[in-house]
Amino acid sequence: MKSIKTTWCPGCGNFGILRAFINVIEKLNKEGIEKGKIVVSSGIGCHGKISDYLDLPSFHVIHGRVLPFLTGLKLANPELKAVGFVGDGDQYNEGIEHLIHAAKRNVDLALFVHNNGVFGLTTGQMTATTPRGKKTRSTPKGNPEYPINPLLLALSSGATFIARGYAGDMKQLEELMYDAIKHIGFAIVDILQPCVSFNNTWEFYNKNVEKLEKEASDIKEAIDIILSEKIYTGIIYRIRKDTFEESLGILKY
Ligand SMILES: Cc1ncc(C[n+]2csc(CCOP(=O)(O)OP(=O)(O)O)c2C)c(N)n1
Ligand code: SF4
Ligand SMILES: [Mg+2]
Repeated sequence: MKSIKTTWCPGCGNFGILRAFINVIEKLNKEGIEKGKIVVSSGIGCHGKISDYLDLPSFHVIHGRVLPFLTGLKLANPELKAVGFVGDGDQYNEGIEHLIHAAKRNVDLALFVHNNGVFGLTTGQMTATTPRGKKTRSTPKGNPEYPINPLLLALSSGATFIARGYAGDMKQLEELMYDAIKHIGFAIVDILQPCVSFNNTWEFYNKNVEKLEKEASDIKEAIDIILSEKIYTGIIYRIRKDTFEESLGILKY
């Protein structure tokens, strides 16, 4: 395999996400799921370069459009494992409508969100998840808007696997990514990803991230965990429901 030079800033949280995923691919390969059966799509932004750093079939699509792309891919080739890598700006700003509809349909795919709270590639403007009051390139006096809660949105839209990971805990992230890919239905892992150049949250997350001890047993408990002031990582909620592919009668698991 040719070695490829990454262009991410040294210390970027994207490295932890890439490493964790490479370990997951190796694990899936050992279970007999060959590389050609795992298809990746990524959006536009620093996160989107991950497609270039993986030895897998991959599609670097236009801003915010990973989910419609993967939905089509699954309908055409339902036996493939569909994996999306998106940014917070990419998915929670430009592609927000697609999150709602793909979750509602319960398309069988795994979505990994590199949530760094900024538009990184375009040099640090606010996104939908930037905290209120935060000074960014586009909000020099502090962000006047309240951030959205992406996991609450995904849960209320119908996502059947809801998790939060941290780029600084690769071991846990690897487990979350593996479980998300194995889950049958729409799985989202919102990954807290420090951006050393425009939103350096390493210290804050190292202090404040807490592992969730037990996943929620019902949706009300899941909402409480998601709305908690504590920043929990782990699988928050999962449930098995018919997927889009099953509902259309093109696939039975
Ligand atoms: C439709 C469209 N709007 C805006 C842009 C410009 N643009 C390129 S990258 C980017 C920021 C991406 O931010 P995010 O998705 O959070 O990814 P990150 O760089 O932080 O990983 C923007 C706004 C674009 N390429 N296409
Ligand atoms: S700008 Fe931020 S997100 Fe982009 S590579 Fe650098 S540290 Fe990572
Ligand atoms: Mg971003």
